[in-house]
Amino acid sequence: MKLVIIANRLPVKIEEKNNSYSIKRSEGGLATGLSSLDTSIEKFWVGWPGIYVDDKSLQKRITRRLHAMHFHPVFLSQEQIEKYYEGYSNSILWPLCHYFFSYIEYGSCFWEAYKEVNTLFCEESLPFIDENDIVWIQDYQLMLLPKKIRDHKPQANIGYFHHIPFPSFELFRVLPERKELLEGLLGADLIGLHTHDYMRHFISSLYRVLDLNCDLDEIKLQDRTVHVDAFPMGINYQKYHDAALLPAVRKESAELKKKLGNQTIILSVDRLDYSKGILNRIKGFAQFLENHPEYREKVSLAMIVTPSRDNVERYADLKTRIDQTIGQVNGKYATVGWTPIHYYYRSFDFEGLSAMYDVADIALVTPLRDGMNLVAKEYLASKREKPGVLILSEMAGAAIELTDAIIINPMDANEIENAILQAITMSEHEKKERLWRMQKTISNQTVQKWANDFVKELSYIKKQNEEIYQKIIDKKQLAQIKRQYDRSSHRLLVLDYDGTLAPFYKKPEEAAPSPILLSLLEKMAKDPANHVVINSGRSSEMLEKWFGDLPIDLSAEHSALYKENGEWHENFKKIEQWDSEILDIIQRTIEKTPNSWLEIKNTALVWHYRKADTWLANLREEQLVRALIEPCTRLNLQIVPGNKILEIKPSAFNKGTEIKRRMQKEKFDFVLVIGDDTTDEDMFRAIPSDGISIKVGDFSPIAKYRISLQSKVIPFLTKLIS
Ligand code: ADQ
Repeated sequence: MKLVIIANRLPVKIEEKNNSYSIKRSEGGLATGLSSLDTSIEKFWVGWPGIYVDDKSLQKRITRRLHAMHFHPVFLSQEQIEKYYEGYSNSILWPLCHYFFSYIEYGSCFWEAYKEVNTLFCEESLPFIDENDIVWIQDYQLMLLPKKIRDHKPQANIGYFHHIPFPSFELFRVLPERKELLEGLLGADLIGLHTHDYMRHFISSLYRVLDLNCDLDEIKLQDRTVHVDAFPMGINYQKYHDAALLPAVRKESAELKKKLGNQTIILSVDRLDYSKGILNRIKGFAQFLENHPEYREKVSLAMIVTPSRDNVERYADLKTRIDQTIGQVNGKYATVGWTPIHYYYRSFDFEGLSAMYDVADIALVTPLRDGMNLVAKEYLASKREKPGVLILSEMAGAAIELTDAIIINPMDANEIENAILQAITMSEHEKKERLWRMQKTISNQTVQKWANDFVKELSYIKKQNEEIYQKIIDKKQLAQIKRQYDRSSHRLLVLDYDGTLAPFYKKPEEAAPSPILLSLLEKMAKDPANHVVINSGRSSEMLEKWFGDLPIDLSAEHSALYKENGEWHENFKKIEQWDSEILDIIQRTIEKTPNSWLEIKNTALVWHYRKADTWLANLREEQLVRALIEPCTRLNLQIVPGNKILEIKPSAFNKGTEIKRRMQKEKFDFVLVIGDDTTDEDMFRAIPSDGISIKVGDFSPIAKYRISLQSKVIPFLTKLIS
């Protein structure tokens, strides 16, 4: 077994000099996290190597060298990078996920290029994915890839991690390609996000865009379950914690201190990006200097900005505005010996960055949106026992864990100003206490743990999905069931109707049996060895209307009434008058839930919400259950949730009651029950241990077998009786 990591970029730096190539590993956070995984798991990476190579023979040479490092390059053309990476990924998905909706730029063929490159990644990865491998796809550039791999390898164990925020549905819905993107992700078994807020947004997009059934953090697809979970990414804690002990870092930080004197240093570190809130930060700092002149010449802001995409107009504009704003602030407040803002527009090496973290008294991390933000964690780890205060934007994923930071709204310059003042005036004791608590959190939630947790959960889901697969009736199992069927001479065949023999319709009365089904039932009933029963929650009138002419038995309203040898009987008396309080509660719910309605049956009340908005219906269902608990308990009624319905019925009977009654009366040597709903589990429980219980649709731990789709039930029964 190996772990195949597929990411937009390989963790390598390739440099060309006079047609010869040097290849070096670049240790990003992800690579570090993976390095600590069980060393017996081989790791293999697939990704863009970061250079353009057109010459095929050169591509082959580079590929050979990368293979020796367990990397496989996906070579992309300049045009593909422009349209897939700079285009769809960074001009559409990035601004959208960071709530910069108006920054979206639709370019021609961006989407086509995104699809094309995702397909290319799939083709390039497939030869390296063996049966037992774990596949872990990284980030928003490859959202279509999970499904593409699943289409070729239905049994693969696939995970996906989204490193940036997942926006609220209201924003996500504006994407014309929203459906394809979500379907692409659902190819994975496990979808990881940094925080539970992103999880919530993702799940709400799933049921609004795809109308899927989500059971908390599980999405039940026809043939497997997809899990969604929060995995807050951490850092290599020990590396940053020990950095200040390195001779190079000590030397550099001593030099910095000499130059900066006794000033309080506020540090900020980010990539040039509009999501990082760089301008707001300068504004907040300037306001602090304006309103607190006593701190002028005593406090400086050191801003490290890594150059990024400044060939793109929006980024070049941002850079110009940052340059200008810093110029204005420095122009206004600087004195001969003091510069308010030290600005470094370049990348720092690890030692240089660690020295900055070491000397900084305060870290000012103010993104307007950020998936996680690792700088905040790196700063805290680097401080060791030295007091350091973190001011952190509530819009960064990290704010969920780092609650001992001074949390601010980055849009509010007053909050930034006040936070700086609070940080400067905070007692040493409080600074150390807060720092210690946050260090405890991040030293536990490291990048190593993040990778471990993800891979462990993915493997666990694989096992669970395998169990689901195992129950699916394949050819071998069908032959086995058929052998048992053929050998028997007195059979009880109990079939649920909606969702089992017929698909669901928005209007329940439209679900009339098809001629194929009617003829199948007739054939089944013709065999004198067979006793066929349709066991449904439907009313006796409806069942009689649809099946009254067939020589089969019926069981209506969850066994309250049954028809045997052509005659209807009551297991339970018709309820003539329902409790008015219960009717009132349901009526109020209907008024507040458009497209929901009440069905009054002989022995049950059913609130139907198939046509209502899913979110609203779920909310109303919860409220309804809460309101009904008291009167239903008092009246000995049961509240039974079903497929887009909530049923209120006496607790004296369920779908298993009719089966038990039958089996007490007669001895059968073959019992088969099929159903799709949770209420059908009472039938599964009622049959003897050698009986055959089949769940249609998603997994049931109680049923012995599974048929994944309703449409496969009639073909199954046809083969069984043939
Ligand atoms: P990024 O947007 O890259 O990552 P972040 O998490 O802050 O953002 O990581 C930045 C990294 O770059 C840090 O390790 C930092 O030390 C380094 N860095 C920044 N500026 C630097 C400079 N001038 N010199 C040297 N190093 C510098 C995406 C998401 C984040 C999410 C991560 C991880 O956008 O929200 O936290 O992935 O999932």
